Parts: sequence; structure tokens; C-alpha cells
Amino acid sequence: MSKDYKRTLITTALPYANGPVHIGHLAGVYVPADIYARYLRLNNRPVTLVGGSDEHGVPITIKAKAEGVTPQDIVDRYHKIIKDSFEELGISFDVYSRTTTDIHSDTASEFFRRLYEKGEFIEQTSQQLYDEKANQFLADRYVTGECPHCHNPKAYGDQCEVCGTSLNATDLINPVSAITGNTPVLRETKHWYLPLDKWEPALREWILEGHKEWKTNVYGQCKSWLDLGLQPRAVSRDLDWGVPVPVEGAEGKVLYVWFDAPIGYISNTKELYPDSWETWWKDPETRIINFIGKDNIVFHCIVFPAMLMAYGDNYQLPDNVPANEFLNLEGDKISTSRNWAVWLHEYLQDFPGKQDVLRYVLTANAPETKDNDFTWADFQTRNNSELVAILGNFVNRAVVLTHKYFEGKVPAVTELQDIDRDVYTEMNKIREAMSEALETFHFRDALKEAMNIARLGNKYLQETEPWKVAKTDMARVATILNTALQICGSIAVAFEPFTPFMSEKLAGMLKLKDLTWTMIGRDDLVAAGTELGTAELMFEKIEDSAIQAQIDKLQQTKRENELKSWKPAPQAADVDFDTFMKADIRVGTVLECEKVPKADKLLKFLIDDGMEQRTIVSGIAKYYKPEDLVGKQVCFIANLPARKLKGIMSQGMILSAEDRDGKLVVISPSASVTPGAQVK
Ligand code: B3M
Ligand code: ZN
Repeated sequence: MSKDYKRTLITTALPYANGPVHIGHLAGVYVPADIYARYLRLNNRPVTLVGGSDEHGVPITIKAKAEGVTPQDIVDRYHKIIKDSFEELGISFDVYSRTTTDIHSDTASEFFRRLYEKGEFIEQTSQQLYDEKANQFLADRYVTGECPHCHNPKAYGDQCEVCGTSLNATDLINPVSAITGNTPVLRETKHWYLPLDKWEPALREWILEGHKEWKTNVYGQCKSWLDLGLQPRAVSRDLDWGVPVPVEGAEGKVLYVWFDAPIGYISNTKELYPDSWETWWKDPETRIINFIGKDNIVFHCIVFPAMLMAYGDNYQLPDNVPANEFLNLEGDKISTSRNWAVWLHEYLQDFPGKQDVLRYVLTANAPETKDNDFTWADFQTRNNSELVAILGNFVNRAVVLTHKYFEGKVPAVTELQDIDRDVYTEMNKIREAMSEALETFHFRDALKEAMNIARLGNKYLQETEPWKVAKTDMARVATILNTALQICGSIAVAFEPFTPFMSEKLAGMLKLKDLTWTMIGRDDLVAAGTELGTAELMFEKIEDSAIQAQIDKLQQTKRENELKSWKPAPQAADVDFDTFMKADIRVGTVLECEKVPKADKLLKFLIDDGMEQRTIVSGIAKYYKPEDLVGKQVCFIANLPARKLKGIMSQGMILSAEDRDGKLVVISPSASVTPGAQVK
């Protein structure tokens, strides 16, 4: 850190209250922010962790319409789910509020009005799509139509999800209103724009010169935005859900959600500290850190800072914006609309008491520098081979041995040997490495270092073998176990930011109070004579069945998605009747059926076709057991020229229907007919 700040304000991106939060949100934003806040608290550095739900924006109104409820109903439902699940996961917010509070709309209105009065906006009229049946302007998301680039017929007015291009609703070919299905018309409307171009030189100076220490992904994105040149951005919308634009002539208009949402950081701080909130925003001795995902970089590094500069009054800009990349799930992009996610509230139900495991895995695998993948197999391995086998095992051995040899009372050191002293030297090194990593937002590295303390503990017990020494030298055993328990104490502190529930349990067992960061590596952390609590397991093995249940759930989702997105193939070009009649389709009875060796798709049939017997090879081996087809009647094309498949002459083709999941089903007559009967 370049400067000694008096306090740190940590903000976390406000999740949209149109759905619950998932592991991608957690890994990208909330878990790292919480780790950082907890680390600062352990260092007795004043910190405030601010969060809240983002309750405005078009997707919320669309969801409400689809369900026939009000937008307020939607946000009430999800705000509660989100807030409760964050709390259960141990995200230590000092305030978690929402953007439908009065304090927020007052703050956002006042912010807009001041910029308006200072002449910081430009007013512009433009042509926007209007639905004459619904009597309203259509937000981008309310319009669908053909993508001008890839011709996907179902592109949204802001983006084509097939080719990924971002669009304006007016770019769409044959636009349709999502509200009424009507073709919208163009109508003139007035909006307020923040001229970002005006702030470009100041932003360049502040970011490109002043913050070269930012993560390369963040710095790089900012640089490319700035190099492209900034344009004025509309900060109002024609919509009936949001903070009303507080000036005359703005009926039916609200603040654009990305204008009011970051102001939510300010209003939530106000709600927490009605009297002193300004110190947290306007005192240059306050350091502001924004934790966000990579899709929010431009709003936090360009738009919101420009708003704050335009407002003036000493508002501080963020000192760092450690944005993360994305977390994928089992190799696929997490998607709310495709339900491809692990939802936090469901995880908490499925794995009660295992908050720390999720926190641990998401940190160990955090998408800090590139997109990363969450898999249930990795989740299980990290729990079973790291948390249980390394950390849990060490703590358990140290405590159980103390119960065995010293009736659970922490023994006093008689004399330290080099091997014991080395433990402390090593732990102090680890503490420093962890501090260095945590100060610079390298949480994965910090966690790896913390795990090294447990590894050190195991190695120490392995080398000192107190269970053997106990036969000859109890004084030495006392020193060894005292040292092992000091290591346990350091683990309780070092893991507190990452796995606070385990840390609390362990500290309770060791009777440690008021944890502070500098306790890591100390040799007198757990006082001799302390009565240890009963030995409890820090982590439990996760069985295959629990993991399989999660994988099954995802597979079920995948199947449902495939079915939902299935459409019959477009009708083929016309064929004239005579041509069609040339195909000789007949019914035959299957006499024999067997797998074709070395061809996992093929079955070989012997068919009674009424005249003689013929062999046909068909690619349906994945869908049928050969023995189940014997005796069945099938339809086949009789007059196709014979061709060789895997060395077998196939005389015709068996007809099958391809179901929407790709499964092939053979076509049979609905009642038995004489073999050789023609299909007409
Ligand atoms: N709700 C977008 C998002 O969740 C938005 C963040 C607001 S932060 C001020 O990606
Ligand atoms: Zn497209």
C-alpha cells in the first residue's frame, strides 16, 4: 500500500434481486471481499463492508410481468433469499441493504439533481421504439427481433445471445414488442446524458498514470475503453420502475439502473452511519475498494468515478477495483436463464454446516486471473484430501494426543529443540507471505500458505513421533504437544478469513479469545494449563453419494434445457409425387439381430421381407438391445442400392424417427402385417 489510510470502505457489487446468488457471484465478489474485510479486522484496521440488493432495472420488471406480480414482490422475495443466504455463509457485511429504500431514492435523486443543477448533463432527444398498444417506450430487453449480424431470430434489443454482439434495439430486423407482440414504432424521447468524454483526460490520468498497480485485467479493460474514446451515456430511461428523474418534464422517466445502483454504496453507508457516513466517502484518509466481477469494470472504473468527479464535494474515488474473471460450472458458462448454476441457498440446504467447504473451494479455485471451472469432483477432492486429510487430521491428532497423555490439559514446554524452534520460524514466514498476498488481493496464494501451516504440523508430528517418545520421555512429549497446539492456534487465526466457522470451533476448543493476525507464529498462544474442549472433528468426509446427487441434478437441468430449446427441423423442399413413389418402403420381421463387432453404433439385422431374407445394417445400437428387436416388425426402404458397412453388405435401410433428445426409435406398423407389405 502506497499510503497509510485510516480506514477502508469495502463495497461489493449489488446483486440484482431478480434471482438468488450462485457460486459465480460468490467466487468473484463476496467471498474475496469477506476474506479481505476479515483480514483487516484481525489487524485491527477500521473497515466497513457494504453490500445490498440492486432492485431496479428492466429484468426485474420482465420477471414480474411474466409471473403476474409487481416488481416489488419480486425484489422482496429475492432480497430476502439473498440476504439470508449471505448471512448463513458468513459474509460479514456491516450493512446489507437494498435500493428500494427511501434513503436510497433520496440519495440518488439528490445526486442527480446536483449534477443537473451544475449543468453536468446534456439533454438529447432520440428515436426509441414505442409500443402503441401498451402505450410505452420499450426498454432494450423488451424488444426481440432478428440479429443483423448472425440472423438469430430471437436476439434481444441489447444483445444477441447467439453471436454475442451488443446491439441497440433499433438495429434489430423485424422488431417485436415482448409485452404485446406488436411491431413497435419509432418515437422521439428526451434523455439526460453524462458526457463521459469530458472526464476522459481526468480518468486517463487517474487510472493509466495513477493506478498502474491494478490487476492487469482491470487496467487493460480500462485502457481499451479509454483508447476507444468515451461517449456521452444516457442516465435516464423511459420506464415505470426505478427512482423517478427528479426534474420537471421528466414524467414517466426513471434513473438508469446503472446510475442509481453504485450510489447504493453511498446510501447503504448512510443507513449504517447516519452521522459519520461522510467520513467514509469524503475523507482522503479513507481507502475505498470495490469488489466486482469483470462485467462490471467499466461502470466502476469509468462511469461511477466520472459521476463522482462531476459531483465534486471531495467524494473519493476507489483506490482499487480487484475485479475477478468468471467461474464456470462443470465446463459450461454459469447461466441464470438456463438454470446452470449452483445456487447458494440450495447448497446451504443440501450441505448443512458446510459453509466453510464452499468458501474454501471457491477461494482455492478463485478466478483471480482467468476464468476457472467449478466441478463437484474437485469440490469433493478438496474437502476429503485437503480439509479433512491435512488440516482436520493434524488438529485431531494434536488434540487427541493431548487428551491421551495429559488429560486434555495443555502441557508446559520443558525445553525447546531446534526442530521446535524451526516450526515458529516457518510459521512467521508463512504469516508474512500471507499478509503480502492478502494486501494485494491474491487470496488463492494466501490460502495455499495457510494450508502450509497444517502441512507443517503434520510433518512435525511425523518427525517428532510423540507416541513413540511417550515410552521413554514424557517431558519431551510435553514440549512436542505444546508446540503442536501452538500450531493449531496459528491455524485458527490464519484460517479465520477463509473458513470462519472452523476457526471459531477450533479457537473455542483451544480457549483462544480475541484473535489477532500477529498471533500467527507465536509460541505462547495457547497457554500451558489450559483445559482443552472435547476433541471435535474440524471437517468431515463427503461421500460419493452426495456428490453424485449434485451431478444428477445438473444432468437433469441439462436434459430439461435441451428439451426446452428443441424445435422440429424446418420442412424440407417439396418433392414431386412420382419421385416419392419411387421409394419402395416395406414391412419386414426381424429374424436375427446382433451387434457389429468394432462398431459401437451398428446393429446387423436379418429380415424376413416376404420374398427371401435380407441383411440390413442400421445405426441404432445405442438405443436397443439386439435381443429386444428379434420378432419385431420394422419398416425399411427395399430398393436402395446395396452398400458395404464395416465389411457387411447392407441391403436397404431401416426407418427410425429421431426424438428431440437425439434418440432413434424404429418405425413399426401399429398391428402385425404380412412381411413384404408395402407402405403407401
Ligand atoms: N447489479 C450488475 C450485476 O450484478 C449489477 C451490479 C451493480 S453494482 C453497483 O452484474
Ligand atoms: Zn447474432
